[in-house]
Amino acid sequence: MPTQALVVFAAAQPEPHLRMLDRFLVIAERNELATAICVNKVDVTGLAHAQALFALYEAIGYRVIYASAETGQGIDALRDLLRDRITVVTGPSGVGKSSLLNAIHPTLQLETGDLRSFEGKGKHTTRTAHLLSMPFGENTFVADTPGIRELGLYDIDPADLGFYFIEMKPFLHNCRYPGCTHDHEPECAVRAAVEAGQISAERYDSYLRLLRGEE
Ligand SMILES: Nc1nc2c(ncn2[C@@H]2O[C@H](COP(=O)(O)OP(=O)(O)OP(=O)(O)O)[C@@H](O)[C@H]2O)c(=O)[nH]1
Ligand SMILES: [Mg+2]
Ligand SMILES: [Zn+2]
Repeated sequence: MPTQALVVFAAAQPEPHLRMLDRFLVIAERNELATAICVNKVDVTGLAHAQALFALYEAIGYRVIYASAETGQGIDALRDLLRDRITVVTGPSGVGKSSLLNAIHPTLQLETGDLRSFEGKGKHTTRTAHLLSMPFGENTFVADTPGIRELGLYDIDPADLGFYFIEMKPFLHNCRYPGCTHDHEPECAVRAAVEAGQISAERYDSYLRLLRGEE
């Protein structure tokens, strides 16, 4: 059965940390998972603000679903995305992963957090991963997982990191030196693409931070 990742971030509460989103995406690409992004809590910011924050990810080819577990926006689109697949729902704590699954299938009644408790202390409401069978499609399974605070890159070789930034892939073979890490090397096609505005400076910044093992 096809397996995919759904990376959930909130448009606000908590504020989206896009360098963290990039880290989630690298790990999903490393695991060869088809990946979609859900931007939840658009009721808090309004759709236009949420779109402005995440448009970059649509531009580089990710499907982005804008949603609100509160108002029901995007829930039908999410249900369609999940149908007949195994989906791992992941993202930071408090973004509304369990709330979205409850909205998709109300009788699940997953425990959801009290927003106030997320501020500062970072309490995790969902404590273990649950594989849930959904009552639509022939074979629809969803794993609700605890929010992730820190994400290590484990076994990713720095020399391969560029392959997991999907918009860098077309440039990787044009660097002058084999084994180019797209950091300081001369005649680097990735840096040229950043300078030409073909790769966003923010994503390249995420790349460099991950390459250097910075937070
Ligand atoms: N305004 C608004 N609040 C939401 C929305 N979705 C979830 N919330 C609130 O956000 C808080 C966290 O929701 P959860 O569903 O527990 O978040 P989670 O991502 O499952 O968190 P963990 O289980 O700790 O990883 C709760 O207080 C929800 O009521 C939304 O679309 N809009
Ligand atoms: Mg949860
Ligand atoms: Zn390079």
